[in-house]
Amino acid sequence: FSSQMKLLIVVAMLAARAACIQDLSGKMFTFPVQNNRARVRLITNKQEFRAVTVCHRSFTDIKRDHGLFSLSTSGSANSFLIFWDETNKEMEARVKEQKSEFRGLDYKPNMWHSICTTWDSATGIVQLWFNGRPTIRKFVPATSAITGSTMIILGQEQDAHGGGFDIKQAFVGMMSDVHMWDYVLSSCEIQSYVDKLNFTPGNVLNWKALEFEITDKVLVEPKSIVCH
Ligand SMILES: [Ca+2]
Repeated sequence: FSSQMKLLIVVAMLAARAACIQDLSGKMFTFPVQNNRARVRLITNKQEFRAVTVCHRSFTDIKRDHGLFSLSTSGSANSFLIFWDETNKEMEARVKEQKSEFRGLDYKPNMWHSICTTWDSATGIVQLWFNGRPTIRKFVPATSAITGSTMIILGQEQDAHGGGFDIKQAFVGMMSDVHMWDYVLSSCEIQSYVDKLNFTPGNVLNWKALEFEITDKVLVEPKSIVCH
């Protein structure tokens, strides 16, 4: 073996170890530190989305802006973003940079919240389901598909494709049950997700077979702590 060959093998092994597919049922990602590095990259091969549903659960006590789900493409840092705006107490959804704000949500600290966000390019309608309750349906002028190589990040908000992280927008807390579909879920399916009943897992991101890569301090831990 040449040293170049050895290096190639080591690099291949590291790459294989870095990204893995896991069934994360009953588990959560813990983001215990506030910095501009700690993150999880969620991996999908899909490069075109005419519609999107993202459901996740999160638990935090941070009193400032923070990103909850950040999907960028090479052409757009905010191709699909879910973001809490602390100043205006609004949950924002950005689709292809176009912003919709949802008000009056009871985003209490120190408890799990189920948030499902849907968008359909056919109608341009964006909607949030917050703990199973629908917001109003809002139009965003994003009526063509999201295309290009996708970079999906939890824990940090992308201002550039795969980077541009701001410590003041980092997520600190726990996150679980992240699923993404390339279509809009029916209200019944969303209710099943919220109630943790049987639902069709995400066909883009599936928490039960999630391919991901952790950078810096993020832990995979059991979601419930059972006392024996
Ligand atoms: Ca930012």
